[in-house]
Amino acid sequence: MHTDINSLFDNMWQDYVAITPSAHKVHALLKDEENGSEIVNDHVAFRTFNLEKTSLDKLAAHFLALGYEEKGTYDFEAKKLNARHFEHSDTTQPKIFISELRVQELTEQSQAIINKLVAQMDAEAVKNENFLYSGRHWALTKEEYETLLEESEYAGWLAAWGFRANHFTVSVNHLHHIDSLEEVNTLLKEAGFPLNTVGGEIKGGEEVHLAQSSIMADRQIVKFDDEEKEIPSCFYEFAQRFSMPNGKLYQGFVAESADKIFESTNAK
Ligand code: OOG
Ligand code: NI
Repeated sequence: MHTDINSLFDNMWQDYVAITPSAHKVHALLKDEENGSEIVNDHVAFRTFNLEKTSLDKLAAHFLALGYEEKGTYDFEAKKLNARHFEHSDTTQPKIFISELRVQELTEQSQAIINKLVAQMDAEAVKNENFLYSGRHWALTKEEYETLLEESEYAGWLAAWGFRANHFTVSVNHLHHIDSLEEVNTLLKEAGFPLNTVGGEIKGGEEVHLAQSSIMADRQIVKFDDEEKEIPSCFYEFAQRFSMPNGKLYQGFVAESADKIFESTNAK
């Protein structure tokens, strides 16, 4: 476990930008508009399998140890995912969104592949200080990747990339010169970034107290056991939060929007 929250986020960020070259470019673009002030992250997201060695709870333990608390649970029936989000009492720290794939709901063939992958992990690996930026812990053939991908984009992505931040998210509320998510999207499009358009460029809105958009994941060459292939890696998200009737800024997630954000790593 990490004892220092800032070094954990630094390490996660370094691992993420190494396979997400767009992240640096997005930062440069927004910082330029913002006259150099720092970009604040709304949240960081992780993916995992709901197996003993890799469960959501075990990933969450790293954050609970640093003072995070569970604040919301979500169910994605079609994608066969559970998710939860965590908040820190220091509200300048990003929220954490962790999802897990309900492996037992997949076909026997996919379950067999995933069980074989996770069997290669050390039993205690999930407790390692570097686990949240440790990547893939198993050998994987291109055929196994493609078999998983055919059934679940999430399973394919996770098999190929392992444990690491899937995305960071710019907090639009913390931008000083850019007032809305629409403006962010316009800047992104002008700079040539492809937006995730599933369900529209903006998911949600003021009526659900959260508006979100994302760019499609970068593509990186992955070395499988047998050959190399270019596949989607990680992406950047943008979130604008709105006040609730009680005057407080909404801090949760919106399942219907999240469902579409997942598709930012779709290979097909
Ligand atoms: C998580 C997608 C959901 C959000 O902000 O709604 C999400 C993922 O792609 O792993 O991050
Ligand atoms: Ni997100």
